Amino acid sequence: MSNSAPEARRLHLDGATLLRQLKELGEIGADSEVGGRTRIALTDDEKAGRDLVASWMRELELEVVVDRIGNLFGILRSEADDGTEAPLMMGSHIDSVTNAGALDGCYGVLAGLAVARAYREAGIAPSRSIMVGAFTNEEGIRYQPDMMGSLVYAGGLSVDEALNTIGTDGTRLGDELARIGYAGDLEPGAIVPHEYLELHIEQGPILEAEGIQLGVVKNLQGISWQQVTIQGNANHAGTTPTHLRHDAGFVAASIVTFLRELARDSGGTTLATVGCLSVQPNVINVIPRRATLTVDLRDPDEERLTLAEQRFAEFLEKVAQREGVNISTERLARFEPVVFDSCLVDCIEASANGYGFTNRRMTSGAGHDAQMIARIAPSAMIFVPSKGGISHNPREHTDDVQLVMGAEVLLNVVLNRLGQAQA
Ligand code: HGY
Ligand code: MN
Ligand code: MN
Repeated sequence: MSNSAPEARRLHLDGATLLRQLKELGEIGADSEVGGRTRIALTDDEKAGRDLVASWMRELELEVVVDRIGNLFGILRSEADDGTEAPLMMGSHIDSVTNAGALDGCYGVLAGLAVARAYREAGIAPSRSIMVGAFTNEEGIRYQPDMMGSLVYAGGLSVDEALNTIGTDGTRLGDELARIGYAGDLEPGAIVPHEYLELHIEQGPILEAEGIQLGVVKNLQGISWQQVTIQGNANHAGTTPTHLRHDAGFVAASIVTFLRELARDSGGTTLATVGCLSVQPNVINVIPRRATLTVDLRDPDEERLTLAEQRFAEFLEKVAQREGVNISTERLARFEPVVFDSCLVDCIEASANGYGFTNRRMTSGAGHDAQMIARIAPSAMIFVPSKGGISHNPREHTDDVQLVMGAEVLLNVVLNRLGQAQA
C-alpha cells in the first residue's frame, strides 16, 4: 500500500456504511417494551455488541487487541510502525445506560472505523498508525466509577482495583469480564496515543437551539458521584405522631429538594441529579426505616463543584440532627473539569470552517472517555447536535446528514493531523 495519495483514489468517508452499522449495533439489546436498547457493561448484550464491533474491525483487517480491563482496539498500522509508534487514537464506548439511544458512544467508535475504512478503501496507509477504541464501562451504571476503562487506560485507577470492583448487582467486574471473554492481556496504557479525538453527539440542547452544525469541544465539566444512605426508624403510619418520626423517606425527599435549590442558586452552572432512589421496607403503611439514593453533581468550575459538595455535606449534617436519623455517604466517582488541547481544538474549528459548517466552541456537560485520555495525550472532541437535546433516552436522535457531516470532519482532522490532507 503506497503512502502517496494516488490521484484516482481520494479518501472518501463511506457514510452509508457508518449509518448502517449504527443501526445494526443499535439493535443489540433492543427493548421492545420501553423502546431503545440496554447494553449495560459486561452483560451478554454488551458482549454481543463487542463481538459485532470486533468483527467489523477484522473486516477492515485491523489488528484487534483487547487490554486487561477489556478495552477493545482496532489498529491500522502505518508503514513505518515497528510496533512502537504512538498512534493517533479515536474512540468512545458501546456500553449504554438503561433504555438508551443508539448513538451515545457508538457514533464515536464507528466513525473511527469509518476513518480507517476510508484509508483501507483508498489503498493508502496512514502516515501514523491509527487506533480505534471502544472503552469498557463508560457509563458506570453497574460498576462505578464511570469512564472506568479509559480511566484505567490513563493510569487513574489500577487494573486490579478495577477488576475487583463489585457491581450494583453484587458481581465482581473481573469475573464478568472473563465470563464474556474480553479479559485481554494488553497492559492498559501500554500504547500511549500521540493524540486522541472523540466524535460524540452533544446530548444537550445548545447546538440545535442555536442552529449550529458542529460543536468544537474545548472543555468538559467536573463530576462528583456519591451514594447516600439514610437510616431512620420503621414505624406504624397510623399510630406514630409526626414529631416522633425518624422518617428516612422524608429525609430523602428533602435531599432532592435541597439539591434542586442548590443548583438553582448556582445560576445554572451547577447541576444536581438524584438518579437512583429507594426506600425500605417500601410498603404503604410503614414509615421508611432506610433510604438509599445517588447524587450526581457537575460544574465546569472545580471551586464551585467543591463548594457544592461542601454545602451538601453541611445540609446532610443538619438534616440528620433535625430528623434524628443517621446518614452515611460513599464516594462513587470524582473527576475534575478538563480543558482539551488548544491546538487540536483549533484544528477541529479550522476543519469545520473549511467545510463551511457553522460551529461554536463549547463545554461538554456529559463525561466522556476523552476526559480520561486527556491525562496522557492531547485530546479534543467534536459534537453534532442532538434533536431536542435528548439523550440517555430511546428518543435520542441526530439526523443522518449531521452524523455523516461529523464523521467527514473527523476524517478531515485526521488527514490534517497526519499531513495527508487532500487538495
Ligand atoms: O455520566 C456521564 O456523563 C456519561 O454519560 N457517563
Ligand atoms: Mn457517551
Ligand atoms: Mn452516556
